[in-house]
Amino acid sequence: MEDKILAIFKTHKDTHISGEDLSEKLGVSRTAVWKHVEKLRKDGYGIEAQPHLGYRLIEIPDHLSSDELKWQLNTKIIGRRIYSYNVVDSTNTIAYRLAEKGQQEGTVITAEAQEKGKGRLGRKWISPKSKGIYLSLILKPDITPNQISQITLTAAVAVCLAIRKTCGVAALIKWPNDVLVGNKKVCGVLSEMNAEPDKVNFIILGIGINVNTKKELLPDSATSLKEELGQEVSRINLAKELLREIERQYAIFKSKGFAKIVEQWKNLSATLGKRVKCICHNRKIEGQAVDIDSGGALMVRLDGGFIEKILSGDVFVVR
Ligand code: BT5
Repeated sequence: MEDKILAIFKTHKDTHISGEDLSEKLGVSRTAVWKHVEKLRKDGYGIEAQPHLGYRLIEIPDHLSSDELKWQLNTKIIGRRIYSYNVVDSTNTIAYRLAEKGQQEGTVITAEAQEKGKGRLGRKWISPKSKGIYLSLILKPDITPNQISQITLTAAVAVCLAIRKTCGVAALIKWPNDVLVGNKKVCGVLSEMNAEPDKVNFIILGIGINVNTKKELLPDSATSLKEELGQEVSRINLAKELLREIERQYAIFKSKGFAKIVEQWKNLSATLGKRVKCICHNRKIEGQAVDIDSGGALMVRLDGGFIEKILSGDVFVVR
C-alpha cells in the first residue's frame, strides 16, 4: 500500500492530493490512508499535510532502496533487477552468488553498509553506513578473460562522467581503477569474473564511491564528494545517474568496441603525461605514463627510452 501511495504522490509532484481522493483511488478509508502516510514518514519520507488541500510529497529519504533507484531510472538493461540490502559482507559476494544461480545481466546489488567490503588483491574497502554508494552489478559481455580490465576502465569512465554531471566537479581517472577528485581517491572499481579459459561466463562489477563520508574515516589518500564540495550530495541521484551512465558506456563498449571507451578515458585521465611509479607483481618500475593501448594496458616510457606495457598493478604519480 505504501508503494501505491508513493506512486500517486510522485505523479502529483507539485500539487497536493486530498485524503479523500487518495482513499477513493486506493479503496481504503481515510484513516487507513493516514496510517500509511505515517508509516512512510517513519521511513524517512517528508510528507506535508495541509488542511483543505491534503498531502504532498516534499522529500524522499537518501536511502538506496530498489524502489527509489528504479523510479524514473529509464534504463533497459542496467538495473532491470535491483536488490537493496541494509548491511552485507560485500555486495560483490552477493552478486557473484546470484550470478552463479543464473541471475540475468544488469542485476544490481546495493547496500547501505559493507562489513567486509573488498578492494583488489585481498585489500579492504571502508564502507561506513549510509555514507557511500556500494554497488555491484552482473554483466555478461561476450569477451575473453584477458579483456576484463576493459570492463573496469569502461566503468571508471562511467563513474567519472556521472560524478561530473551530478556534482559538477572535475573527477579524473587514475589507471587502472580509481576515480579521483582533487587528486584523492573518491571511488574504486573491483571487477571479478567467472570464466573458462577462453570465455567469460559473467563479470561482477563492484563500485564504491565515498559520497558523504567523513575524511577521518578514510585513508589519507582518499576523500569524499562532500569533503570536496563542502555540502552533502544525494546518494540516490548519483547512484541513478551512475546506472544510466554505465548503461550508455556499456552499450558503446558492445556496439563500437573498446577503442571508443579509450578515447573518452584519455580525456579523463589523471595518469597520462605524468611521471609514475608502478608496482606490479612485486616489481617496481618508474617512468613517464605515455599512453594506454587498445587493450587498456598502461604504456610507461622508462628512463632509458624503453616502453614497458603494464597490464595490472598499482600506479602512483611521482611529484
Ligand atoms: C579498489 O581496490 O579500489 C576497489 C574497491 C571496490 C569497492 C566496491 S564497494 C562495492 C563492491 N563490493 C565490494 O566488496 N567491493 C566493491 P584497491 O585499488 O585495491 O584499493 C583498496 C585500497 O584503497 C585499500 O587498501 C585502502 O588503502 C584504500 N581504501 C579503502 N577504503 C577506501 C575508501 N572507502 N576510499 C578510498 N580508499 C579506500
